[in-house]
Amino acid sequence: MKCAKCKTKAVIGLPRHNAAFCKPCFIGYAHEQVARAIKHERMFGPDDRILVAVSGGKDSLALWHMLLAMGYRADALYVDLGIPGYSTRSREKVEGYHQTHAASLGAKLLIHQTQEEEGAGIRELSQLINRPTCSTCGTIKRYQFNRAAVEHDYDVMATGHNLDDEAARLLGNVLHWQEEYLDKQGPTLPASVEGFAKKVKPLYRLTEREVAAYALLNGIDYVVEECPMAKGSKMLLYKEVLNRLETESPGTKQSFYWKFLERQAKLQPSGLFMTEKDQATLHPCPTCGQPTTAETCSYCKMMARAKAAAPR
Ligand code: Q46
Ligand code: ZN
Repeated sequence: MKCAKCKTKAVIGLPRHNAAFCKPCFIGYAHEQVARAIKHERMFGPDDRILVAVSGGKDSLALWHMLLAMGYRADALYVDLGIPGYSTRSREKVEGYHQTHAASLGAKLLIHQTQEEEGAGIRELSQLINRPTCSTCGTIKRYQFNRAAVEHDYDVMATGHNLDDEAARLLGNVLHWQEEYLDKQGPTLPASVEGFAKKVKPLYRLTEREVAAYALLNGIDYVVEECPMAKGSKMLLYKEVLNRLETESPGTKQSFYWKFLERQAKLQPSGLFMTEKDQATLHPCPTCGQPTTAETCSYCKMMARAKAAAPR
């Protein structure tokens, strides 16, 4: 197998492009895909300050690495969920990457500790309020990332969602015809109102396998295990199904998601992701000050329930 660009020995084949690349050309290809995503979706500019949501996994660390390699001003936030074993190992990877690489480029690492801020780890909290762990986790992460981005004046928040993640999410939304979610699914979620950070997904043009190869070729040490709470999740099932289709016909994931984006761009040229009614009813949460359409924001409501249910 020879590299499609320079004809030296290839290290990775990309069936969906019917091509193979050597290490430097593959890294160049990955950066080019991310640069295209940033430009096409108007994610951010060279002077913007970016906050990357890192988990210790390959996607978010690879994203942080790429943005720094491409010369962007990117700091990161890690939310320590307090899951015994897994959180310790993933935090070590994030701190390790920061110490050995990001810090020397002037990048900062912010850490949020669920145990300290919310008073308990994610599992105990979920048990207290009788809610699935992943839904509690989602509320906390969304809230804390947005809060950190707004309070520390970042222009945009970036997550490591790749093409597989987005295609699996799209499949789930289509299977259940979740129109509200379909309307909001995209690589850029604009900062529609004061208090909500702009959110972007610069890896949406790269598959999970390509991101893993990028991490490996750049010597990024990431946590390989999945969060133990992800076991049996529908997302993993959707990914498996899409991988089967991809093996049979390379390029399926890409055309499924990218064509959806093309259609969406035609339907929503303004990129408005929040209805006018929602925007009109937004006001600061009386407890924490973050914008919400409900009386109290969902995070504060959840924390009040946890407090009421906690043993005294
Ligand atoms: S981290 Fe959180 Fe995921 Fe773990 S608890 Fe569930 S939602 S599975 S992306
Ligand atoms: Zn609140």
